[in-house]
Order: sequence, then C-alpha cells, then structure tokens
Amino acid sequence: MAKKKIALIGGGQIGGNLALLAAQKELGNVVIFDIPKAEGMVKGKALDLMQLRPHDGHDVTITGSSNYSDISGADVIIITAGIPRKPGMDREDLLGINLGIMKDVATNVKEYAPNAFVIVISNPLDAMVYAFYKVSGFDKNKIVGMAGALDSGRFRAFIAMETGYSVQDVTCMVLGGHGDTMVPITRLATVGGVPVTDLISPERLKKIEDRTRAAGGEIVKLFGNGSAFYAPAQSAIEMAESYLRDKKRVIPCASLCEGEFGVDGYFIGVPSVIGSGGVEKVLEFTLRDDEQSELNKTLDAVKKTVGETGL
Ligand code: A3D
Repeated sequence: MAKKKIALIGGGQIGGNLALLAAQKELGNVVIFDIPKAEGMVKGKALDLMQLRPHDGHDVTITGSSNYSDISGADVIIITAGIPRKPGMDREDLLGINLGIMKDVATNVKEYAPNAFVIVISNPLDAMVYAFYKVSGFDKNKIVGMAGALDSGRFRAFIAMETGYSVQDVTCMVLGGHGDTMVPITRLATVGGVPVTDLISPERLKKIEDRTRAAGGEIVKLFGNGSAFYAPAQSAIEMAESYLRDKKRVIPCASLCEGEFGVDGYFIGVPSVIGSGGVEKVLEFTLRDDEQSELNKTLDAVKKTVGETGL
C-alpha cells in the first residue's frame, strides 16, 4: 500500500515534534513546510530525523521545504504556522498576526491539498480553525481544531498526579473554547470507572479544574519565551492517527457545531468521532444547567474572537 503523506505547515517547536511522532508511528511520509526564512531550519530538522531512523527502524521519509508545491496531495495537514504566546499574553493577543498567516496558509492548502484532513493548532485556536474553514471552503468534516484533546489530557494528567493512580486509567473531557473559559466536565471524570468525585475532595477538584484552565499559561510562564509543544504535538498526532487508521476515536476537538449543545455556526470543543470520514459525528449529550451555562460563557468568548476576524 502506498504510504500516506503528512504535511506540517510550520516547523517550529510543535512542528518538529509532530514530525518526530508521525515518523515514529509510521503514519506516512512527512513534509515540514515553513517560510523561506526558516527553510534551512526545517531542512535541518528533516535531515536530523532521517538520521534517527536507523535507531528506530521506521521507513518513512521526512523532508523540509519552503515550497508549497511540496505539500501536493497530502492526506493530512497539521497547521502550527504563527507565533506562540509570551508571558503576560492571552491567546487572543495573537489574533492580529496569526490571522494573516492563517489566510495565506488556507489559500495554499486549498490549492495544493484540497482533499486533506486538516488539523489546526495555531492560536487563538477556535478563531483560527474558523478562519481556515471560511477561507478554504473545506467541508466541515475535513477541518478540525486541536485543543480539547490537549486540555482533557492535562486534566487527566493532574488527576493522575493527585491520586497517584495510572494516567492510563483516567478518563475525562474538557469542552468549550481553548481559553480561560474552557469547561472541565468533572462529574464524568473517572479513574478505572470510579468517579473522581468519590476519590478527590471538592476543594482539591476545584484546584485541579483551575489548574487545567490555566495549564498553558503555567508553561508559558516557566519557559519565558514560547508555549507548550510536546503534549500539543502528541494530541494532534492522536487525531491524525484516528483519521488515517479509521479508528473512530472519541476525542474532544474544535468541530463545527450546527445546533449541538446549543452552538450554531462556531467551532468549539465537543466530543467528536474521528475516522476515515474526518469528523464523522459530534456526540451530543445532556449537560446539567450549570454546565450549559458555563458552555454558553465560553461560546461568548469564542464568538467575540471570531467576530474580530471579520470573516
Ligand atoms: P513556533 O516554534 O514559533 O513555530 C511556529 C512556526 O510557524 C515557525 O517556525 C514560523 O516560521 C512558522 N510560520 C510563521 N509564519 C508562517 C507562514 N506564513 N507559513 C508557514 N509557517 C509559518 O511556535 P510553536 O510551534 O510553539 O506554536 C505554534 C502555534 O501553536 C502558536 O500559535 C501557539 O500559540 C499554538 N499552540 C496551540 C496550542 C493549542 O492547544 C491549540 C498549544 C500550544 C501552542
């Protein structure tokens, strides 16, 4: 079977890790695209990764390029093009610069890889995925934002750290926009099927929820320059793998809602089934009144940023 092709638009911190993980999982041949100024950097990363293969034994190729024609026919596109946060910045502060970049990326992806499944990571996430959708005209099931996977992963990690039990057995979900208003659905979180509300006190759970909402900022502050990259890359790879291998995993993703959870016409974090059809379904379930009102608040925040795109 011919190998699949994964094109990474942006070969910075997350892009480099995406290339490593995609190659190690043998998802397909990888092209790392970046602007001409960064051509040497992505070509160097690609060569370094080619030289990692003998140790790992994976038989995919990794190339770097600043020529859009090299992404031609990609099956999956993962977009990290843009700038990350610095301490003191909100994700929304990135809109001015990253919107222009996303418009350019969407135009080129539409031209060179019109059939790809596109995963957006650039911030402010919910507005960037909306911008890609509007500019490219892609079908709603072929365009999705990575955020809920990461936010839920962070929630899982903190619950595992709190209880000392295996992170593998922690399940939970975080819905809503990728910002301070995201909504951890704590009543559905379990460890090995046991509700966390029976394992962790309400006070500690509240602290874990707050830390989850602020988890990106905690790392930005520690770095002093730039934002998280290992976990964001792994989260997006999970989504790409589910698409390429038709796994139909249920992952919280920024999917276009058309009435689900009372959201219409916006991308927002909701449980999404990812298979060979892309985002095949949004799994709607009944929220409690307090959860729905929190979701409405996060939707207002997303609407505000999307409004500022003028799209
Ligand atoms: P960084 O290491 O700066 O990489 C970004 C890359 O984009 C750089 O190599 C740039 O040269 C490149 N780039 C800039 N303009 C263009 C363009 N027009 N076309 C192609 N490439 C371009 O950043 P990073 O990898 O750490 O983060 C990338 C983005 O992801 C930022 O916007 C972050 O805020 C965002 N991010 C999102 C999450 C989510 O959970 C949604 C988490 C972490 C970071």
